[in-house]
Amino acid sequence: MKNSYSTRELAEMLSVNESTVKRWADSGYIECAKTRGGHRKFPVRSVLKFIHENQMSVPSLSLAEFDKKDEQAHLSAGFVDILVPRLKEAALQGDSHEVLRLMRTGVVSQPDIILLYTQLLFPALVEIGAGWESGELGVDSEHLATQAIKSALFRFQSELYVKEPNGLMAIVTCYEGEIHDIAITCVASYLTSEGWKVYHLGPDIPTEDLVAFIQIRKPDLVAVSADIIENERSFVLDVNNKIVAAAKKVGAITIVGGCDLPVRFKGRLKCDHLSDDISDIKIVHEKIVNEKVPVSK
Ligand code: B12
Repeated sequence: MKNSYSTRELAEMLSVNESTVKRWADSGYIECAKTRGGHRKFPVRSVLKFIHENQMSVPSLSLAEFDKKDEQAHLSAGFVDILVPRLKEAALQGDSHEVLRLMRTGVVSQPDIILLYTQLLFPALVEIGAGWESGELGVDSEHLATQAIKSALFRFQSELYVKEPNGLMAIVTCYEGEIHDIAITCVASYLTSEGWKVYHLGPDIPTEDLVAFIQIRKPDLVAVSADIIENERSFVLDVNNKIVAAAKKVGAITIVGGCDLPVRFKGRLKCDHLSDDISDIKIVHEKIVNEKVPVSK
């Protein structure tokens, strides 16, 4: 699996001369390492950072993966959905390397990572879930696929370009009893890449512990994921009287997300935002960054 590109590969990818790439590297515009033989090597992370900083659209890396003209056109236009069947298949084989490779391919065509997750990762997960629900896939296959995706996601995040720290802090977690933590992991990766300090508490966090953590850390944002809610009444009481109350005391914004939550809990939850779409985290992020002057805590 590729972790870095040679000068020639990068030049082809960016449609420039090799000498241009060398000049950029020597002037420090793009980070590079040198092999023992003195050749420049550009780590994937540096390439993504460079593309991001210069707002470049670079589909050629993705295109190299595909032979057919219509597939190439699709990827050049930023539609990564064409990769979904391959990603699903790789996940079902438990092949996290291939899942990671496809995510890397995807991010070059679709550098907006929330869109990448929404268009590439989630459809594959939904199809896997549907296969499990219909009995076509066993629990073993579903678990294997989930592990492959989680492992790839974890490694993918460590390669993402991270902006300068913005002085803001977020706590992200799943409501107690909830173990579906992929959505909140994607939320965490987005906020981290936007320069937030993120505390990701993972799945199934007892409400009392979350409240204590909020009181100690004093975040700017608390994001909670809740899909499977066994007792709706307790959930409403926990969110309103404990989580939102604790967050308000420290001046934090709250967002609670999960499948159909805005319909199921309309008007019943006192959180600032109720969502069934992780794209909403971008809106909340923009709002906080624009309205809130971070204070040192
Ligand atoms: C992977 C998976 C698992 C894994 C979880 C591993 C993990 N670490 O996450 C395992 C195998 C352990 C599992 C277990 C179970 N699962 Co499951 N699982 C899935 C699967 C295939 C993918 C979940 C996923 O990550 N989807 C992608 C994410 C992004 O989607 P999402 O979490 O729904 O998030 C969307 C919104 O809800 C929202 N959102 C969610 N959180 C947040 C947070 C914020 C801040 C914001 C802004 C937005 C937001 O944004 C996303 C869309 O943009 C789904 C199928 C599906 N359709 O999703 C079933 C699914 C969610 N599981 C389901 C079930 C029933 C279960 C079990 C109860 C099964 C059982 N009988 O044991 C258990 C128990 C779970 C529990 N107690 O929490 C059902 C849920 C039905 C329901 N809502 O009532 C689904 C839909 C499968 C199905 N078709 O029936 N599961």
